[in-house]
Amino acid sequence: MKDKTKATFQALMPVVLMLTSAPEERELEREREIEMRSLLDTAARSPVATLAQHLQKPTPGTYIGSGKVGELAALVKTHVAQQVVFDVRLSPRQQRNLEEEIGCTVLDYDELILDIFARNARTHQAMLAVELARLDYTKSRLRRMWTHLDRQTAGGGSGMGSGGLTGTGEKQIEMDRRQVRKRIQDLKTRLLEIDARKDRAVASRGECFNIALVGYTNAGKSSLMNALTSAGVLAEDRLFATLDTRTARLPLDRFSNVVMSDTVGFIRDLPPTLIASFHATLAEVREADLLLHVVDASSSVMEEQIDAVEAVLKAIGANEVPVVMVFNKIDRVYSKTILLAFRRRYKQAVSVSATNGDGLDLLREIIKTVVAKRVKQVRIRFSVLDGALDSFIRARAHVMSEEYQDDHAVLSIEVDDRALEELQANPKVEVLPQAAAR
Ligand SMILES: Nc1nc2c(ncn2[C@@H]2O[C@H](COP(=O)(O)OP(=O)(O)OP(=O)(O)O)[C@@H](O)[C@H]2O)c(=O)[nH]1
Ligand SMILES: [Mg+2]
Repeated sequence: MKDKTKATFQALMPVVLMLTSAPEERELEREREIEMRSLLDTAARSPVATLAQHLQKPTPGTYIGSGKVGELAALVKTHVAQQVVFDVRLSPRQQRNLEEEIGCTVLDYDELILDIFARNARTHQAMLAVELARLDYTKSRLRRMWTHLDRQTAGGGSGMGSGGLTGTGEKQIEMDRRQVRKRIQDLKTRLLEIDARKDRAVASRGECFNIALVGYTNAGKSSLMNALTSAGVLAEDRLFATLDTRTARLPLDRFSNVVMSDTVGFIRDLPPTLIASFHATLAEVREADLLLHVVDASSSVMEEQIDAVEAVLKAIGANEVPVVMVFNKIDRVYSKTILLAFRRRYKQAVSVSATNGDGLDLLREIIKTVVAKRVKQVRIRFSVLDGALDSFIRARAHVMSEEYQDDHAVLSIEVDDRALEELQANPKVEVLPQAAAR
């Protein structure tokens, strides 16, 4: 699928990017910066200046040291930046202190990711999930919000240093707190309803073999989905292009009951509140029979990205599902030899290019082998007069041969465990062992 060039003009907000890292993370620094820039771009912000600090341990009150806070304030002033964006999670107190000292809003990593999710949410379910995650984030930061508002109504700029609130502000915070709690409860109830519906929908696909695509954001999951199925999902060079789940049938020769789901991408340190609110969206991943972990093999931090994805899989309780590693974008990888050595660490792995189709046949073969393991061959006998039963069987099983004895059909079929159990439990079906030919 072609990249979509953004036709609409978007005014980018000028921001100062604050990069923080432990001294031992030096190697990752460059990639972190690239990722942060890409996230800022997705969030319609443009870094007009960047500042970095190596920290052994964060300063409790302001995360970075007081000298750096001063430097940040100066940069903001010089470049007329509207915001400072941190690449880490800040406590509400650190965020508030920084805002008071610097004199503009300070976004932390979680808030930036939440902002991107809010921008990209398209379906009702994704919108509710994002709203819940954002409220959860805001509920411990209401004082900060009111400080901003108070500042504006006080004539702008003047009250920056004190951080004190008027009596009205204090009352408002209490009212807001109650409202936020109520809305959170309401959203949780609605999402639980969706969750239950979704679980039922996934369960009703029980007769299908469910494959879920997982991976770091921008790894090429949607592109792979498009290359393998006719789903036609949105794939673009933007982080978190996909926030919802789309499921489509995967054509695979004689295996007619395989479906594939594309879903939300992961990132390092995905805010826990987001993982919790996307519980329903991630049902496909938890309930899958097989995960295809799509890796961007052209990234120099492939390993960190794999670790981040594995951490999220664990957090959502999907770490027991069998995985095939799919190293994508091999058309862009700088050393196939290094990639091959890396691939050997995994039991099941394949290199592909969703764009030019390399390796896709091999991937299909691997999937077939996994599906085939779940399939058993049996012969069944039932009355030809039962048309409904006949359709039921044909929808769940692959018929290899059929013959007719009086008013009975005898079919040699391939079925998976679950479908076989259903047939065995059906009094109208006689399951004959494969050996009992004739
Ligand atoms: N060169 C190359 N580019 C690829 C390949 N697969 C995907 N891409 C590009 O990578 C970018 C991201 O692709 P998507 O399929 O949207 O990635 P995704 O994993 O679905 O991303 P999110 O939904 O944002 O998490 C797009 O610009 C694709 O064109 C590939 O095999 N080779
Ligand atoms: Mg996608």
